[in-house]
Amino acid sequence: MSATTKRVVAEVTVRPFFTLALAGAACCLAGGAQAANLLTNGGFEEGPALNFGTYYRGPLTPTGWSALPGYTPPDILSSAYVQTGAGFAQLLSAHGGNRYLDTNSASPTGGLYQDISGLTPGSLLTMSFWSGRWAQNSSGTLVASLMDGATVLGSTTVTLPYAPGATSATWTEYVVTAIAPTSGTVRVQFIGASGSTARGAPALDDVSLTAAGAAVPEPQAWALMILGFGLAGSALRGRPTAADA
Ligand SMILES: [Ca+2]
Repeated sequence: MSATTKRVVAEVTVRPFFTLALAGAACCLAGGAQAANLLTNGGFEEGPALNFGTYYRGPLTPTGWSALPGYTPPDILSSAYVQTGAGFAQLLSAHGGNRYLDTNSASPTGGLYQDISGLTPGSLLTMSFWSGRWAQNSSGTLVASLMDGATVLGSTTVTLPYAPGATSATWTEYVVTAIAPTSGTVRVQFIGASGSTARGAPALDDVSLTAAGAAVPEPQAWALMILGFGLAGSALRGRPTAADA
């Protein structure tokens, strides 16, 4: 057997180990980044208790959320809340669970936020939420933003034209991404504004914020990666060169 043949055999033998090691490391890294929702009460199922039977209107914000200065806390509607009458008919119930928000209240605008700290700077933040026209008088805009202090890191706007003749509606998912700032703290913020004097703003339900790409590999992953790089080095050293030919 010539020297060149031996080297090729060795390389073929090593490659599967290298691939396996990298695959193992990738698997563990992905597993570590498996994303939990960092927000509290993103589905609005927790407090406060409904104070008008089928909905809540008052000074409190949903548990875990804070009132945005200058804005009133949005109304919390249950799926049992039903509007009737010309231009007011109900079109949606909760996207998840039994409660959702009308993002304004008795005033034309509503706002709330939640601050999340302890994020790894540079990690990829993904905020998703669901919105739609919960009733015929639900119109206007819902501005969803990821903020670092006064700086907007990412934002999207839901726009619903006033449509008193609407007979159906659907929930739509929206996504905002941003890179976690050096402060390690991001504010998830929503501002709803009614598009008509009939009030009613876009609905909001099932908000989530996840962070990815900043996970620290598990020791087992590092061991696999080191093994993989070592084997790769051996394979490269054994690779036939032009001089061998
Ligand atoms: Ca809900």
